[in-house]
Amino acid sequence: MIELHYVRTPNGLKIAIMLEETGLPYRLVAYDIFAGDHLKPAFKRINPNHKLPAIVDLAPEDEGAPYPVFESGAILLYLARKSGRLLPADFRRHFLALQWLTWQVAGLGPMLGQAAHFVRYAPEGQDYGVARYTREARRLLNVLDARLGEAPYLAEEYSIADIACWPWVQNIGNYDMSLAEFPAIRRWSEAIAARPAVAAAVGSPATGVPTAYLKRRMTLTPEQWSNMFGDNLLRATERGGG
Ligand SMILES: N[C@@H](CCC(=O)N[C@@H](CS)C(=O)NCC(=O)O)C(=O)O
Repeated sequence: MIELHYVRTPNGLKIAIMLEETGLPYRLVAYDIFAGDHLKPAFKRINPNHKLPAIVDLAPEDEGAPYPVFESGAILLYLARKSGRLLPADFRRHFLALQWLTWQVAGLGPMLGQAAHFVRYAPEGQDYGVARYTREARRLLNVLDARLGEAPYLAEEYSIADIACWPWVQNIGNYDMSLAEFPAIRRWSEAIAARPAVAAAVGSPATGVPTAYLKRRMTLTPEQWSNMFGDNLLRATERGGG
């Protein structure tokens, strides 16, 4: 049994999809990050970085104590190893999957995440931040579109690299881009959306229903802002905090 510590954002949805794809049994622990659930001391023991998603494997392969894993890329690798699925064994495909997975967690996710911050949460009129991160997001989508123009999936076959990228391209409309501009991404995105496991994760009220975090424009209370971006989040990581 896997405990999935979850909020419905692109990073969370990756793991819900992976669990549905592999059929590993899981139970969901839902977090409200506006309310600061992720800043609580109990969660620090699961993820010292206080971010979601995270998992706890209650039956790890060494048969030892429950094993916590944080960082969505590491979680996908962990679940691929546990299930023996969705990380190609073939030498070239294996390293293609690792390259595109790393590209997503180090590039596409952070850049779209910063675009989301400036579009959604920053005071109106932060034109530099919006322009900087939406331009970089568009550049990365060009790279993704080019790759998917030459291969059906990022590592030739469907893998954790596709699962990592797919949720991030679903709401690019918030940044005034459209899949119509990226025909290879659109073809790939539709093929993945048609997979029963993806439909199950997206269609489930528990893991799939878009939350306030995905709206185009948000207004937070000072406490919510502090939990997400401010002193409350910072204090959780200080010595003795969180
Ligand atoms: N690199 C991390 C990113 C995790 C992340 O930024 N999670 C967001 C939700 S998608 C979060 O926990 N935000 C709460 C906060 O920053 O206060 C991963 O891939 O797991």
